[in-house]
Amino acid sequence: MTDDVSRNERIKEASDYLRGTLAEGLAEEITGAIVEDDQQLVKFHGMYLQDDRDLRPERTRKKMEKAFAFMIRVRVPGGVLSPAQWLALDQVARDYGNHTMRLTTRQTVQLHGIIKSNLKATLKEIDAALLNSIAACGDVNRNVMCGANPEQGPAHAAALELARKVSDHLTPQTPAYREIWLDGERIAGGEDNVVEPIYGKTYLPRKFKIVAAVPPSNDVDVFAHDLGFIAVLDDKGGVTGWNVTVGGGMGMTHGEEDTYPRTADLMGFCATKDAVAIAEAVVTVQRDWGDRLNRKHARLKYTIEDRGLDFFRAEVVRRAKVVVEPAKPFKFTSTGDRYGWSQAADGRSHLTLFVQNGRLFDHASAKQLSALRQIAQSHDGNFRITPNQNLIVANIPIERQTEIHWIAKEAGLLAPWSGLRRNSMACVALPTCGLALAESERYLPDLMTALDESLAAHGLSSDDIVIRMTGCPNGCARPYLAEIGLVGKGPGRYNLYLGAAFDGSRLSKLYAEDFDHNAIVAALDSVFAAYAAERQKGERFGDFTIRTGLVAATGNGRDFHANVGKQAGRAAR
Ligand code: SRM
Ligand code: SF4
Repeated sequence: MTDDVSRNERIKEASDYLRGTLAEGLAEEITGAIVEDDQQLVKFHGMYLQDDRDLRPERTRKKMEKAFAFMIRVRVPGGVLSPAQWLALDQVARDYGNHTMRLTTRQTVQLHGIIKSNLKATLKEIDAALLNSIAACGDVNRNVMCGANPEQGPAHAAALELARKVSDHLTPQTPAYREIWLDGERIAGGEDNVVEPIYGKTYLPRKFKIVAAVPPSNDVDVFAHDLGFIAVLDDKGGVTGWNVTVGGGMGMTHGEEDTYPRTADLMGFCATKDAVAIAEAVVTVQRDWGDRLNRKHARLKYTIEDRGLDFFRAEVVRRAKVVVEPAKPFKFTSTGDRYGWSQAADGRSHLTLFVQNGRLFDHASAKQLSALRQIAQSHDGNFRITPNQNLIVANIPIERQTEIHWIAKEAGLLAPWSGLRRNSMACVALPTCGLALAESERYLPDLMTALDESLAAHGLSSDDIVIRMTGCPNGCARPYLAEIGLVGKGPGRYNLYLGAAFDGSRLSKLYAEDFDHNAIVAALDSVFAAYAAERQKGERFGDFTIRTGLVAATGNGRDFHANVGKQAGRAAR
């Protein structure tokens, strides 16, 4: 390895396949933290060292160590959990975590607030439920998502099967996870050539994300991911193969225009039997071609921008040794969830619940964790986490429907009337996220209450409008694909983005910078007024903001930062 590689590359290479000094650090009782290099490695095991940022000022004043605790992100390919698995996660959240379960934008569960001395016990219980957290974070393929729409029976089954196969194929092989967290024996010798046949010693240059979408639902936001498979359906709803997308991503840095969100390109069509080979080839091309010098330029989206799609496709085909045909037609209609009851093919039903920003807990007026525990204790179907931070109780027999409906209603888990709230997502941000510049999960509900008043005044209460907020520009709630995107700039201040497509196919554009609560509400109130008065029949909010010149349309890649401020009605700062 040369002198030029990033610090993370050195840490990976020296880590002995992700071991580092994690085992020693766990035993160190004097601190609730682990050393800096291990903080990078522990991500590959699905964990982040965090501290409660609300408590920082007081603890600094008292010269105390930060209030350290770990977040564990469980790997749940396709977001499907059995009731027993649900109950196990609920139990660890209460025994070791902060008494909340956090459903994420990638169909997983995060458990926050686990102190170092409880990590092994927590991971052993997760393991006993046949789950793990390996590769939920880190420079590897992360949780593989698939469409959650309960009505898409055979196609959902095909997408789930693909998600699980790809996930299994690309899971790191290192025994480090079992050794460190589950007291597994170390098997000595001969590891170098066999441990990680796909990744090698230094894994990938950066995180990598894969999804499988089933049109017409684009609930997975396929264009936001490094690699996507879009089901091509036959007349009976069966899957004939997959359109393949590459090079999507959301993350950027404020003020650095060579970082940008990007919607993925359509690379072609492949047969189902070839999809895993394609996934491996895309991953290995990125392993070999991705930028290992600059982590801000290390995602696949930049590799494709720099090398070109044709060049990239040719290399993938060469490595996978499969045929990639021209892409087939497909049509998405939305990125949201289908709330409420829907019928399964066998007479059972599914109930899609609304979980505000994915956070489940028992609060005074609604005991959500308890309600879901009650459902899980006698449920013989399963649970599906959606890519919109919601939850589906799937395959409910007819005799339990009324009871489950009332439990969910009582716990405030049925979808609200507000079209804006039904289509909302916020990232975690404060107090746990170390990168947050502003509130998100704790603030968006209040902002939406104010916006709901404005929408009601303009007769738009039940209109589906997609709104997403993040506490920084990293894009964890995919805000640049929302019709209204709010991205934290500093405490109480946000950049406002408009103009994304309702079906997730077009990015938004910066409309206003550094807005506080009142400025956001005032700016959106005038846009809502104009939308109510001037929209064309069936015209979506995002499309309207472009047609009327409020923002310019964003094409792809570098175009995200182009033509900002040139639009007619840009809000005044
Ligand atoms: Fe994310 C980092 C939370 C989905 C882009 N993300 C983080 C960290 C781990 C902060 C950190 O590095 O210290 C956040 C932990 C907060 C906390 O306290 O829990 C965090 N990301 C989340 C979750 C929980 C947001 C949520 O509210 O649901 C999502 C967990 C997904 C999962 O289960 O695997 C989550 N993150 C995303 C997505 C959306 C997606 O993948 O569909 C994105 C944008 C897509 C993409 O990757 O391009 C995303 N997260 C990032 C980035 C920017 C990456 C980049 O290319 O620049 C970071 C920062 C980084 O990697 O340096 C980040
Ligand atoms: Fe944290 Fe930023 Fe991701 Fe929000 S978008 S969870 S603030 S990294």
